[in-house]
Amino acid sequence: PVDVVGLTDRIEALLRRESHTGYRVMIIDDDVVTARYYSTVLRNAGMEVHLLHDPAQVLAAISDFRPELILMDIYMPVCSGIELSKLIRQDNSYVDIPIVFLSSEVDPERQLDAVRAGADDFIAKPVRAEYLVSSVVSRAERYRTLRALIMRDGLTGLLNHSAIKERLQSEMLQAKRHRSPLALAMIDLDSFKKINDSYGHGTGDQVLRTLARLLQQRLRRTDIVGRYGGEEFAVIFPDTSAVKARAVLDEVRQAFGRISQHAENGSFHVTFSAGIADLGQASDADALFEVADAAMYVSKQTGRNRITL
Ligand code: GH3
Ligand code: MG
Ligand code: MG
Ligand code: MG
Repeated sequence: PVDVVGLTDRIEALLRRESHTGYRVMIIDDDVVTARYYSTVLRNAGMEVHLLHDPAQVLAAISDFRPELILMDIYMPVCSGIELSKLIRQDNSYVDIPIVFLSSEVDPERQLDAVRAGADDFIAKPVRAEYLVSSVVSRAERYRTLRALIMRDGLTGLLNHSAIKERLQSEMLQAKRHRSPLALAMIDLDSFKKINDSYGHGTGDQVLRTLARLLQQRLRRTDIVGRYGGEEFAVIFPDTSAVKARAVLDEVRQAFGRISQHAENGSFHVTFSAGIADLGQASDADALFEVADAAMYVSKQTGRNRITL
């Protein structure tokens, strides 16, 4: 029995300091009471917690919740934590999520099995709240920092190619599960070679940054923007029909076309062409990118500076 309310001053200080971090932590434990206790401790420390009692749901739950750390029990009736950990590690996009075992296991051999299965740490039960919070915060923080570096494009700060692909996969699964709409846009700058040739590559880069910022400012916080390639961008519109996505993106298109871009040897305007695909048009992320790309190509062929659905 651990006292949740009677936190020491030190814990409280720690909790206060970390209260804005909001790390997403998934707890997998068949024991509901224990899981609730850990969850209370972490929520009080300002974290978002997702409790999972059924290991069979784990991959779908990870894809939905995108945890920044997984706390898991070793002994569960359906599937052991060690097996579960191996299963999670098989998915390339989950190889680096910190996994911490919480267990009363004292046998060093079994502890070693856990580490071999891909666990990052082993915390013995009963665990002190202060220790739990510290362990979770330090690992989740490092994970978030590294992820941000790995997933972001250096020039624009947007999600990079592999990150946007990964996000599309998980957003498509989620949309299908919740029977909600989803649209994908592919954007390609018009006659960009000429911009580089006339005004220099540095000015071209500046244009890319301008579009990246405009997309982030004009779209909703829930829309996901990535730099798909050199001068190609992709936008995922969760919970949005293709028709609505086109309307929203068309306002961005018009606003972008009005921006006066500046270079040392003059001012100019740039436009983009885009294609929109709807969730129903493809069964996986790669195929949906192709549909949006084909629509974008139609925009190019029919005169540029337009959006094709
Ligand atoms: P289109 O309207 O048909 O798209 O014509 P385009 O000239 O834009 O043709 P395309 O999309 O094939 O060419 C892309 C050009 O974008 C080629 C390359 O010089 C430029 N580009 C790609 N990545 C970057 C980048 O990171 N910075 C700059 N400045 N230019 C880039
Ligand atoms: Mg158990
Ligand atoms: Mg291109
Ligand atoms: Mg282009």
